[in-house]
Amino acid sequence: PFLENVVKHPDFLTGKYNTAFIDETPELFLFPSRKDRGTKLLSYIGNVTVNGFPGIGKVKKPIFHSPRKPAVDLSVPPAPGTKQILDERGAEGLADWILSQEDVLLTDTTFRDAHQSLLATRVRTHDLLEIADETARLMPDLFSLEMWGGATFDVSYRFLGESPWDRLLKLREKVPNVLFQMLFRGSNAVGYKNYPDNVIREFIQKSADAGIDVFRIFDSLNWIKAMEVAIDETRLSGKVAEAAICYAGDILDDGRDKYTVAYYKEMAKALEGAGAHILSIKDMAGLLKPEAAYRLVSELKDTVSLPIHLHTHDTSGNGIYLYARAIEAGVDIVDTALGAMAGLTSQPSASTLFHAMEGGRRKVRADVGSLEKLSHYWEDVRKMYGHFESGMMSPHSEIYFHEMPGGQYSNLQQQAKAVGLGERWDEVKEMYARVNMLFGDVVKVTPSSKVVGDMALFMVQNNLDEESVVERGRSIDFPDSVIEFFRGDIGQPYGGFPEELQKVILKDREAITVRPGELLEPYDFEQAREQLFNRLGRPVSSHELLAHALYPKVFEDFSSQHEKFGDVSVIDTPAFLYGMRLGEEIEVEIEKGKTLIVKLVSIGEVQSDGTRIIYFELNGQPREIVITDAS
Ligand code: 3PY
Ligand code: ZN
Repeated sequence: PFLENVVKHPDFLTGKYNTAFIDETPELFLFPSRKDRGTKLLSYIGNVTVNGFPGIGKVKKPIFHSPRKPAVDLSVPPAPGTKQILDERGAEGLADWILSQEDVLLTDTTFRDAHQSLLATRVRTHDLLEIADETARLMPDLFSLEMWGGATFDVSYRFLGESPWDRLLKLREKVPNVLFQMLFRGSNAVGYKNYPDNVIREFIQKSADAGIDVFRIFDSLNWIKAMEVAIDETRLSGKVAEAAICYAGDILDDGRDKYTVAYYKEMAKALEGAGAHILSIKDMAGLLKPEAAYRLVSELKDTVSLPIHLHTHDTSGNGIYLYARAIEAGVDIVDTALGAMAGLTSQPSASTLFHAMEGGRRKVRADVGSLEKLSHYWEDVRKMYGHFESGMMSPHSEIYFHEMPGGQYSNLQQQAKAVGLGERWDEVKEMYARVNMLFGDVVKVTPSSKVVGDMALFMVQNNLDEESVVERGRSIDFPDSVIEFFRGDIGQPYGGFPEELQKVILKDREAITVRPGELLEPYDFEQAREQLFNRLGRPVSSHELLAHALYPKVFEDFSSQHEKFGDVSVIDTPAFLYGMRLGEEIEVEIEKGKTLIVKLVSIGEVQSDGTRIIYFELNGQPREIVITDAS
């Protein structure tokens, strides 16, 4: 009752008191709910067993052996790394340290972009935590671990039923030595639209407090104005502002004069002026050809005095060669993934790059034996997520033509299938390139890439071409994302909008030319806290509040699922995705030292009301759960 009085007190609700302890010790606030944890877990498992997992459906559960894990002495603490350098010397000190290294440093993307690009971002916290202790000990030489941001935030809540904040806090505990890096979409944060400035600032502060060290900040139209708030707040938080240039076009193609070396140099200068500690070249689609990488890195090295961090996707198969050329030109850090999670739409392989550079002037800083050992684990884990593979089996040089970002390829393909255009996928890809030109050759990365993708699907579906869009456009209802883009809601593209098309698409709607954030009212966190308190009937952490500010509907759905099934992140991945086989027994560690033993005994026939009774044993005791059979 005391706690209840406290947490219902108006001062508490409106955040007058410091509520950081809710974020740090959420377990104090887990009030007993109607159903116990065991029953909730059985409900989840019973439900997946009967109805299947979204995106996988009802399939026979495959047999997976436990992922191989390297033998590492966990009683020895991880060696100090870049995290300690940042903590001791600050962001500028870290930048100086990077510049003084002769070797090339690595960022490992296995925990974020690699699975975002290969497995639709579906890798769960469970599988990351399982290998985190070993990762900290076997890769202490990394510049950073990219493990958050981009789509991981949304997908965790929406599809995995778990909190991305939990992922961050738990990984941080296990990896105290390597910088944690996140991908931040400028004024779109980790979402698809512009948010008020106070949401951007609050998000960065709370992420920094929870353990993010390096914020890779980009704008999907390379509009620097849209990156300034995030850069500023990152600096205020004492963390590393890594500002990104998104690479578009082809500097080797004389026929394309929009995104030239001069354009990139000017942008780099401006980002340095805006306060970047590190300059990132973000080649999100893998368009940067090897000679272009050499030229661009050389020119940028002469232009700014910041360390340069290069990101690419290996879709074309040229990733290693372009990194080698960038390394010759003096790039400081490159993004790679562990072998089993590398290649194709993911990043180039760290161990392959290591061998590629052997015997040369600059080496890759890593222990290649450790990389291989960690890769075995991922080889086994990847199989569990096989249903989310894109189906791309070989290098795809067509990327230079359609220019689709690594993370979008499989996504758009799924969307095309969903609207019945699966058979016309080649046409959709071609249309994607045509829409890009129709829109004035834009930078394509989340969320601008989604706009181009939506329009391409729309045009193929409605048999439209460039002429008919303009001629018949006045009577066409364009996709919402396309209207918002032409209204200026995600910012201003370099070179402006094609005017005639803009008129046709907007009809009588007004376009804006200012930064959308300037027009948005500050988000009222106090009011939202109160509303959420009333809806959820419990205190709300600032992490939950932020999740709600970014994704209200997704967060509410997540909360109801959580209420129904409890914390599903503790279930092993095969059971989480495929349920259980008859007679199978699994262990679920619901908290440290507390393990439930679950056995699936039998599944009853469908009853007249569409339900089935599932018979389990929970720690040897019979339990019955009623599940609605959705088939
Ligand atoms: C994202 O924004 O999620 C990306 O990975 C962009 O490349
Ligand atoms: Zn990427």
